[in-house]
Amino acid sequence: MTATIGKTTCPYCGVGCGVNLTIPNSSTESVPPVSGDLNHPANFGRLCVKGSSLAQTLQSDDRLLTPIVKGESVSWESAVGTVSDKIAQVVQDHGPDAFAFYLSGQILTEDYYVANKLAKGFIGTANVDTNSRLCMASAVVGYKRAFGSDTVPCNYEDLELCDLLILVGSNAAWTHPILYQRMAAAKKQRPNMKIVVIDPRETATCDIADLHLAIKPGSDAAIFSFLLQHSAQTGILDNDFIAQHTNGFNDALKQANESTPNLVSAAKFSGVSEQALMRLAHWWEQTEKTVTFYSQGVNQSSSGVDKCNAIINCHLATGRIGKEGTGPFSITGQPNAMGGREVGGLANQLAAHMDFATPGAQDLVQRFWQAPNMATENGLKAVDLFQAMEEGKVKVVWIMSTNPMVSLPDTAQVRRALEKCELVIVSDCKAHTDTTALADVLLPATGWSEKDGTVTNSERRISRQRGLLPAPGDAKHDWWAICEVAKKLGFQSAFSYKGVHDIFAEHAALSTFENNGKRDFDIGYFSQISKLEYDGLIPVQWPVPKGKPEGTKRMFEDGRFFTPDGRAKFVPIVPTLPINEPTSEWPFMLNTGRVRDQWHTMTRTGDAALLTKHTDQPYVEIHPKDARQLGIEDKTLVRLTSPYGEALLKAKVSRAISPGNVFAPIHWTQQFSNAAVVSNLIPQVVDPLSGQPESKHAQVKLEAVTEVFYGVIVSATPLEALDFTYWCYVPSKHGYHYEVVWPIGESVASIQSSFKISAQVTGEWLEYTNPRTQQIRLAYITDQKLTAAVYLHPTPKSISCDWLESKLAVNETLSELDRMAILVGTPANVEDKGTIVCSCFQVGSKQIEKAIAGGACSVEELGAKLKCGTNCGSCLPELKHFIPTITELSA
Ligand SMILES: Nc1nc2c(c(=O)[nH]1)N[C@H]1C(S)=C(S)[C@@H](COP(=O)(O)OP(=O)(O)OC[C@H]3O[C@@H](n4cnc5c(=O)[nH]c(N)nc54)[C@H](O)[C@@H]3O)O[C@H]1N2
Ligand SMILES: Nc1nc2c(c(=O)[nH]1)N[C@H]1C(S)=C(S)[C@@H](COP(=O)(O)OP(=O)(O)OC[C@H]3O[C@@H](n4cnc5c(=O)[nH]c(N)nc54)[C@H](O)[C@@H]3O)O[C@H]1N2
Ligand code: SF4
Ligand SMILES: [Mo]
Repeated sequence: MTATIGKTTCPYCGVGCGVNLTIPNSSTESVPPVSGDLNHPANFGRLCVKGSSLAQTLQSDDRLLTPIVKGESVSWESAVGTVSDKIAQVVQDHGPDAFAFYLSGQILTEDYYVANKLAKGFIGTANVDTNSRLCMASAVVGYKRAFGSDTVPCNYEDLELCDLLILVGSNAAWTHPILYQRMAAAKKQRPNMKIVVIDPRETATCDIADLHLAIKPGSDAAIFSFLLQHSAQTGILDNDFIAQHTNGFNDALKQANESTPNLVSAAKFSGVSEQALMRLAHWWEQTEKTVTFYSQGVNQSSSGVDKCNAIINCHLATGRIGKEGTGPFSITGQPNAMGGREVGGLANQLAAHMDFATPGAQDLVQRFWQAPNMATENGLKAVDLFQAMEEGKVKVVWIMSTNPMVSLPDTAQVRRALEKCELVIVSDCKAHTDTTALADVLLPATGWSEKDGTVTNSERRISRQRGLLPAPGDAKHDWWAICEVAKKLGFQSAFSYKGVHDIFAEHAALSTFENNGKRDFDIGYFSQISKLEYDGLIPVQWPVPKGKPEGTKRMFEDGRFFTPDGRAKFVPIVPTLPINEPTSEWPFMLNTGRVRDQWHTMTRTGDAALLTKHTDQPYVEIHPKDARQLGIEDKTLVRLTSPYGEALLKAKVSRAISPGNVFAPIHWTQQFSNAAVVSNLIPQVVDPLSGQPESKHAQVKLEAVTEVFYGVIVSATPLEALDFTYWCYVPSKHGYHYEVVWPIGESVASIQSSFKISAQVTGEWLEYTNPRTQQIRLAYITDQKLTAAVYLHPTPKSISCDWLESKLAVNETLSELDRMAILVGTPANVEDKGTIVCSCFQVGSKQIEKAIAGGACSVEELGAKLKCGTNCGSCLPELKHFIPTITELSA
């Protein structure tokens, strides 16, 4: 019998790739469970390494399977009772604003819609904020200030059709890999297409760039202020467009002339050479078809909104918007950040792209919902919300699909807030996260492949996520849990849906209700959608008003905007730098962001062993000059301190970062490492207009952690105690793998005693110590089988653990040779692959170097020899770096 194939959408990034999930009919079938959907217009069959590893994340030992109240498993009925009783009580005693939702761009539009409706229409509070506040809040405000609406004008094809692509604060090669591959393919086809990267770091994205501007952190607005002024000077303004379709040009230009009067001043402000900036200016001047593609390097800033408007100003001034291959394109990070915006799921929005400030909107929504308790004004934005919680003003919070103990700035404050809050409800798929640890009520949620609904990707395309696999245990859909609580609160008729399609239909009906073209977001075509039609929904770009089922590819083609007079607005911009610049006490600027193979707080990608091989531990990237000065060697342990907290990370000494700056990834939590949460270090500094935190810029100091031993532990069972200076759990295929750092001078006996394996296990230690090299190697053998191995060295040493881990899995008696080999490290006949570069085929750096030494001299030849880079292509930028350049070859 052939296997069933279900079509769904990838749950990771905002590219929103279509995924085929193969559901094998029997366990013996070996069909690949996940592949790209050839017909999906986001990816046309391709998937990046995270997407293609989705199958490996489907089996988790740590699923939350029942509701839990104060540590006890309870029925859903009981949990819903606890939640609704407490909400009713605090609302009665303290008013509706004592309750808040803290949601996520990773729930589905239907989940979002009912949460927003319950809070804003029925409980009566606008305290509905989300992790999108940390992500694209500034981009939203930027668009609204310019267009009068939160409208992304462009689509993915524009990235391929443009002749100049400026990537600002985006590491798309790692964060939007399939789009990056589309850009790379376009560039290959049309080598004259120019690509510019603006980023203080040299990232994998720079690989396809003709020009990289390694700007001073936070200085982007000066670049675009200069481009505006330069456009006026070189006569490339679209005067007709400015006159007919915009307001405020003269003020914006005047400000640009004052802020960046010339090339010298702009180059100085942004810390780049005049030649480099002039090259960008020339390309800008000569290239009509320009797209500016921007992400967190722009948004996560105390002046993020201004940076967005500085970019948009340049596009409006030159009329480079609403046409093929042009536009200011804010790329969204999360799979449904856009859907959240569409339902109004931010504290300063109302519903369906209407705000509290939109004239008549409150009344319209109240009538549509027949809402008894409409909220009347903006609620609290994320950082303010957690501050109000600490002050005791918000007494019940319902956190859904986000991990604020890791992702919000100043996590010490977040902890104080959650500890103070009277009832913390957390809906999650996982039992153990840094946030579930502080919950009073845990609600088990269905996850990707189990839940049904829609998501909207970065080009406004609505696609279905489909529930193809059964829900484990008592896990329920988020929308269902919200509706149950709503009904218990007495709102039966407004929350008794026939199914998820019914919620989507209502959302669509609200979007078109008394709209008549006044609001950009209109999906009225779906307002009567049946279950059958919903199940067969084909990806489509909104607006999809009645009579336009094909949707809308590109916005603003007619030059009409959603401001009261239909004209776009220029905003005068004064470029500013981050609030907290380095000082003598805090001499480094900390930049934070993503790595290629992990997703956020690793609750899903952390389950796929192959995704941990590319970057196995949390690190801090530091320039060699700074490292030398601080006595920090590559791979050694570094302590980062800020006025808010501390982190322990491994040094990655690299010229990709400039002196005075350091970069650390955001992914490792307390579930994976003892002190790697970088948000500990970030202050709660926000953009005054959007409330988005300045997560890309914080002051820190660094010091080398000395007098330590570096070690590796593999164990068949999890360690019971982790009393190390540093530990990091590296998910692996077999057993448990830890990278550790121990204080120097520990005796073998004390290591053995502090090394607590499960109490049930008894066995013998094999031991090898080398006083000359100070190596210590221990193996714990139980019933002639390997239970654990410990390797300690005075300096960091990469040990390829695959073989060792495989020995844990073998349920056979160890030979004498095996015992020796375990103490030696690896047997002679097993190849050390080096660091994994290609995750799909597990090809490592040493194999690649060997293939190059053997004559492979292109990425294609490497692929032919080792298969690396031939599946998802995520590693292609890195593979290129292995290929010697002509000069290197001839040297
Ligand atoms: N692999 C992977 N992909 C992801 C995610 C993930 O967790 N893992 N998360 C998704 C989500 S939610 C998001 S929001 C996106 C984020 O996608 P991106 O924004 O591309 O990712 P980041 O790594 O956060 O930051 C991008 C770049 O901003 C740069 N930067 C820092 N400061 C400045 C500055 O002042 N100016 C400029 N111009 N650049 C600066 C950083 O050096 C970094 O290279 O990624 C999405 N995709
Ligand atoms: N310093 C610093 N901080 C940052 C950033 C940065 O660049 N630097 N980036 C910020 C950005 S852009 C973002 S988007 C955030 C991301 O940060 P978070 O949103 O905190 O990270 P996630 O790991 O995605 O959290 C999602 C949680 O929801 C759970 N989950 C998954 N699917 C479901 C579901 O269907 N239902 C429910 N109920 N739960 C589910 C997962 O198990 C996980 O615990 O981090 C922000 N914080
Ligand atoms: S680019 Fe990768 S992570 Fe993003 S949606 Fe596509 S497959 Fe998923
Ligand atoms: Mo994000």
